[in-house]
Amino acid sequence: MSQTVPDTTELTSYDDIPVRGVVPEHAALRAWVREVAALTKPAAIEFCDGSPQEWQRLTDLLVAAGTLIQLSPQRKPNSFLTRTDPDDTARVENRTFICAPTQAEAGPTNHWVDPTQMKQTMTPLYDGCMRGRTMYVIPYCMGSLQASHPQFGVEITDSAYVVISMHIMTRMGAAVAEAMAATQASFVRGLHSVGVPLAPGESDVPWPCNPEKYICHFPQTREIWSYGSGYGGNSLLGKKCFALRIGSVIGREEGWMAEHMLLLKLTNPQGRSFVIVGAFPSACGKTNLAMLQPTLPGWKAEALGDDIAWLRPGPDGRLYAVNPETGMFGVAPGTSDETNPNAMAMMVRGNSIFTNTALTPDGDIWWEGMTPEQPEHLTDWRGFPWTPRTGVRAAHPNARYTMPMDQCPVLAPEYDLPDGIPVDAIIFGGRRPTTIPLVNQARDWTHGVFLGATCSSETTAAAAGAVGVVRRDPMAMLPFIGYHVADYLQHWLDVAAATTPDKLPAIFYVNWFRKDADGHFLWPGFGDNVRVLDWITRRIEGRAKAVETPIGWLPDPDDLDVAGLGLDADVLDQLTRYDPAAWAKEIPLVEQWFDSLETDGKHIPDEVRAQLDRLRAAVNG
Ligand code: GTP
Ligand code: SPV
Ligand code: MN
Repeated sequence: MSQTVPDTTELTSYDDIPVRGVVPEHAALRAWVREVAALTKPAAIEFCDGSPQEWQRLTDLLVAAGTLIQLSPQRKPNSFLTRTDPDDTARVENRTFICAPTQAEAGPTNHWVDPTQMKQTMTPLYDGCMRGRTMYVIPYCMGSLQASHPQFGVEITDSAYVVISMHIMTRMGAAVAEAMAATQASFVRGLHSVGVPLAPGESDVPWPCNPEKYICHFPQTREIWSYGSGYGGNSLLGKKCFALRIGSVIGREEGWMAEHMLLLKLTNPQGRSFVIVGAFPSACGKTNLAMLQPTLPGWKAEALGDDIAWLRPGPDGRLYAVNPETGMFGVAPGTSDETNPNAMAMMVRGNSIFTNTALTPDGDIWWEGMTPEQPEHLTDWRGFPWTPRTGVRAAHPNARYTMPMDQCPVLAPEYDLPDGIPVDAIIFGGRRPTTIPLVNQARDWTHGVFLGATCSSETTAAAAGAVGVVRRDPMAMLPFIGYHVADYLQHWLDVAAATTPDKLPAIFYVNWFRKDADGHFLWPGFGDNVRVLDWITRRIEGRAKAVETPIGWLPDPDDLDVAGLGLDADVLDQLTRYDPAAWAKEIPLVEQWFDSLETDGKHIPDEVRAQLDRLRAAVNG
């Protein structure tokens, strides 16, 4: 049982810092909170309970502080807009570190600093960093509290925006604290500060953040130290930091996989359902596919998750998927009634946070691509007056909505199953204007792992840095693998070995982003992606025709349902063709990529290398 602590606590061990809320009866948590408070020196400590009253109080506080703007209650009830500092609008990959004991464990795809050294660097930054602010303690659980192995985390943060975002994105608060206390459960420790202490009487800015940023992971001790950013994946520590970077390390130790994947249940006109998970890099279409509105008659798509899947071999030898989150932190630009009507319907229900979108004069939000016509007058994401003639974007390209999953009009009933749902297909994808066909089926699991390992995509605004540059992004996990990438590829093979081979999901590689010479997308995408999923599910059933090529099984163009699209035969051919000349250019790039991963005496698994040899022989043959 927990105890209620009055506004000013009798717990002198917190050095007379006023405490609000219920202090969980969890010895290790209490000790850690005490230690962090002694270091960061907040003005108050608040144990979060996740209640509607807490949401109300914190949103009121953030509105008063100018961090949130309340949107029109008629148009977007209980919803808010926030504008970040213009230098804090995306994940910062070059400031993200995996502080494993040795560089060899972090591998060539991660920034590494020795854990002791990183803590020596960061401890002085944290010293007094919460002065004048409230320190919030958020107990949360990634995945269901009823899961066989509930995954607990606690985030300590000085950002109330983080607290209300965690309300939407995770299972958090009193029930989690009680469950943790009941077993004195171990938990991932996440410490987050925006890094802007306030002197007595000093006034705050709407979006405090320190120009110096660190997003640090200590996988061995299950710790996250984040400093300087208030934005999304940098500050909501349950998401990329825990569920992917630390999660991938836990999963490797325990025999499961933490993946950057959407989860979708698709039912065909005959009534058979398939569960499909898909790994696409950031801002490459996961949220959109998770909620797609099929354009083929008789098909039904239901969402299970839009960003992260934990995959575990089940007792029946199948692979089970769980979405550890409870909300969507989705890319706003491009979202419209045409492209993603379900997301639009979700936000009308309210209870959402919009970050870096534009504001309409009547208290609603807008972004590029929402409507065919641009509004005459807006306030842009930086707070300046905007008209179509202003010449800049009204919304930031990485503007996002934060919305509760259970508001999704097409939520699959299995979404909350404590131990997940068995998976039928895995798809990989990315933005490639050329070379990669619309869809390609792997010959088997090992070939699928090879396809995943070679995944590549043009970079997007989801991470700070150049946009539109092709980079390799294995399994869409490049910024999220918490250990050596060669070991990660081996883990994909090892997990499969722990399941029943003929029950493994089939693997496919898709590309919605082929372009013509003028830079226009060749494939309509969005709801029409069901046409590709139709082929995929018929392949699983053994009902679709395919052509075997060196890169895998490509659809027989006659067997892809493109009725009503008005696609030229030539375009369809471009989309579904194996192009030997393009692949002859691709192979050396894949080879270089693989070579670059072989550091620290580690090697790409032989079986995966053999796939490259086979491809090279076939293409050159
Ligand atoms: P993260 O949340 O960053 O991991 O991104 P995501 O993979 O969930 O990407 P999302 O679905 O939010 O899509 C990102 C952008 O791609 C949006 O602007 C979409 O409009 C656009 N997009 C999504 N699906 C398609 C598609 O099928 N075709 C085209 N052309 N664009 C798409
Ligand atoms: C991504 O970048 O893949 C996201 C957004 O899903 S963030 O949560 O900021 O990582
Ligand atoms: Mn993502």
